[in-house]
Amino acid sequence: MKNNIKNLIKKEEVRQKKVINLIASENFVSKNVLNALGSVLTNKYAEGYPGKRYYGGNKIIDQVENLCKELALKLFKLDPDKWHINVQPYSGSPANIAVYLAFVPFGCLPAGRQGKIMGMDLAMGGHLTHGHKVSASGKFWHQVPYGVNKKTEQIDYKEVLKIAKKEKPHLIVAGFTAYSRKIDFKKFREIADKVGAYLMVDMAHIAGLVATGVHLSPFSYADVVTTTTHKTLRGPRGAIIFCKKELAQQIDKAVFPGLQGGPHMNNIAAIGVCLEEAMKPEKKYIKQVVKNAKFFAEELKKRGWKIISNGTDTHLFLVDTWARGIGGKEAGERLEKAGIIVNKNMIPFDTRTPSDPSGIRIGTPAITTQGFKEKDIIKLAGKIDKILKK
Ligand code: DSN
Repeated sequence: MKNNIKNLIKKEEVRQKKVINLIASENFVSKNVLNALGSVLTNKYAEGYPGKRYYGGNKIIDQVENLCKELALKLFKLDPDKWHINVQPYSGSPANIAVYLAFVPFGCLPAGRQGKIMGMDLAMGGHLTHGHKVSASGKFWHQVPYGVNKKTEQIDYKEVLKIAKKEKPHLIVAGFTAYSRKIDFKKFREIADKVGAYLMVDMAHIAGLVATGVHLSPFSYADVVTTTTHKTLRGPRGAIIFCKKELAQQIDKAVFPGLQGGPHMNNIAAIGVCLEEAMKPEKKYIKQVVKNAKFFAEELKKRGWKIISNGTDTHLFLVDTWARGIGGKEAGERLEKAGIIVNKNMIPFDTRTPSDPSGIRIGTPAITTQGFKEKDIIKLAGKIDKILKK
């Protein structure tokens, strides 16, 4: 049969059901989230914000956007007098860029006066949009990178302070894509205060953990918090920016008209659905996600695999496959042949390249949604060990 989009979607549905998905940033959404995404809200243009749109016919759309914002405040237990929410960013990357647009100077500035973003180096566990030179965040602004301690493979807050004092960044980003340990937001706040920088927390990976109290909440410390909604929150691909009330205007202007046009209202509705769902049995789910990740790392360690920072506090961890002579690319390919999907990943102080790094990243959000518990993890760790040892 000739391929068309409909049958390709069907094939992808079958693939997703057949494989074991260990990609730390993916998950399975509910039928209700899918229904909202596929709803007629996709037909509507709504440039602007509730009550201040540039198109007619937005009475119901305004209610959808306002409700979504209320649900975000409720899920993260935020005081509406202190926190402002923007649910329009198309995804995590534009959300982060909008924050920089709002608070970090850019454009033709005298040498040495360019806006500086201090973020974790991509190779150490940061994200492209935390100032990496191939991303707009590193082209329009200057990145001041920080990493992890070579011995502990964890953040060394004294070192972060030293770099911050020397470089005086305008904004510090706390939040990572391949760092498995708890983040001390209080220490980041103290560092930001010492150098007069804004503190932005990118909690995309750990939003589900924060919502349920499994990870320290950044809201007592950050000026701005960004998150995607499709990882541990189990929602559609999208993002939310939370900021202190006094910064609301700058954030809203940066998102629209600064960076984006009309919001994707079907997506915003689906985010609302996922936030509502997260208030229900989420705590049990997230606790199991973290339990599974910790248990998984221990099972692999028992079988001789080196885990970066020797374990995890969250939903993910990195395996140094190169320590046993297998590059991350080959490890990923071997596992995929056996129906286990991971992503190859740089490890701290990697001597190899991003296209064939020294490790793989393993995450448990998706398999926990499918009902995996410790007994299933023992079998899975044994299978991975056998495949990679060959
Ligand atoms: N690229 C995502 C991840 O896999 O962690 C983060 O945006």
